[in-house]
Amino acid sequence: MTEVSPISASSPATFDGERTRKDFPALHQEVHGKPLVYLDSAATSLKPQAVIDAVTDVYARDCANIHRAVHLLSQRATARFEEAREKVRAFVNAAKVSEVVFTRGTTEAINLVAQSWGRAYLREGDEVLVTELEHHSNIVPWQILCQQTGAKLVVVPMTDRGEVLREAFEERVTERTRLVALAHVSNALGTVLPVAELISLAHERGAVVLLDGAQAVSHVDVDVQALDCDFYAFSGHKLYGPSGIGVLYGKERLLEGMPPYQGGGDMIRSVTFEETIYNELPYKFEAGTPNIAGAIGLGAAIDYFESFDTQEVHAHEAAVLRYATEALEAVPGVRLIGTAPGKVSALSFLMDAAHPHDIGTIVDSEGVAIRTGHHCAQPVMEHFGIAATARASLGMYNTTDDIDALVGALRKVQELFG
Ligand code: 7TS
Repeated sequence: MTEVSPISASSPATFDGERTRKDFPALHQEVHGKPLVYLDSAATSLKPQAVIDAVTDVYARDCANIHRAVHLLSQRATARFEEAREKVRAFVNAAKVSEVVFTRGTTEAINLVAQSWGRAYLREGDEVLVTELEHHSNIVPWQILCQQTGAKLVVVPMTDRGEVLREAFEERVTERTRLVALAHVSNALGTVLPVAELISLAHERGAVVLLDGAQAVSHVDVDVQALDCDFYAFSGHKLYGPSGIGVLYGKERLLEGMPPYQGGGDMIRSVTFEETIYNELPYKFEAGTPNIAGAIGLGAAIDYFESFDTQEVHAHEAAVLRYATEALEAVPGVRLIGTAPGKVSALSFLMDAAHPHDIGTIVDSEGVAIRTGHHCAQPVMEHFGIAATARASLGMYNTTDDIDALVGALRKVQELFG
């Protein structure tokens, strides 16, 4: 059994990255005969034992469908599911629990807004604004919507450091802009966008703003009311929670005015062949049996994450990122892609000696897990005139030892290809 840090909701423990590693069983294994060094948390984070236990417990004890049966198991499962929703509400500081819609993940949350809000309110001549650094999940749903409605997709360019500047944004947000869809944090580059400023500019021009928070929630504090965003999307699996569960936060006023995204059970109040009355928020957007254990697991992930002082977690990651940036810059032949100030978590890089795919394969044989490829952000690659990068990305459990292991593995790449 792995030793697990005690969780106390009342007094956050002082954060210690090294000690936290004990809570993540997946870290304690060897790959290719080497201790695992996990540097791919932007793709998915590892799960602490508390989350694994919560999910197991749902299936072992409270295995029932929710919102329907009077029997005790169903009541317990329903209560735990709705408690998880309240945890999400508090985590992003939504005003109301009815503003928290469970989805499969960020991707489904964005598609929900595109197909429900977008199809109801967009017309030919309207514009949807995105930036050059978006993940495909925050591009393709808007392209589909534009094809369906005749609206136009407008792109705010980024700089060669991977920043989105206020001036470039301001030039492109006009009275035709109906919706602005922005990454809070770029997955390929780690850039944190100046979202508060951009939201206020968009609102001045009358546009609705969706933030793609997939890469943000585990690395920056999110307060949807302080940001004043209209929609906020994120995935449980990048926040130390299970996959297949995510969240769409939406302002009540907007959600109320949106038609359902999917039809089915749970999203209705009454059905006849003549007329269906939809359920209240948020159930109107939750057709069918949801990922019950996933939502409860996400609640456990939030409990786990918030058992620490999150400012300390962010500071720890920032220190490891600084260390990693300097260490990689010192490796001859390494070029960092994405050098915006104030980045979080991700370090994309190239090596003169080897293609990213080869880098990934060699470092994997040394036990180091990184991601290589276009990171579902092909326009970012196009900006830099490249097809792919190697990307190391951090979670709360990474330490400078992991970076030393990465640098050691990169030196092996150089020996083999240099
Ligand atoms: N938006 C951003 C900014 C992302 O980083 C991702 C996933 C998504 C949306 C989609 O999230 P999903 O949970 O719905 O799939 N990003 C990555 C990545 O960087 N490597 O693997 C997945």
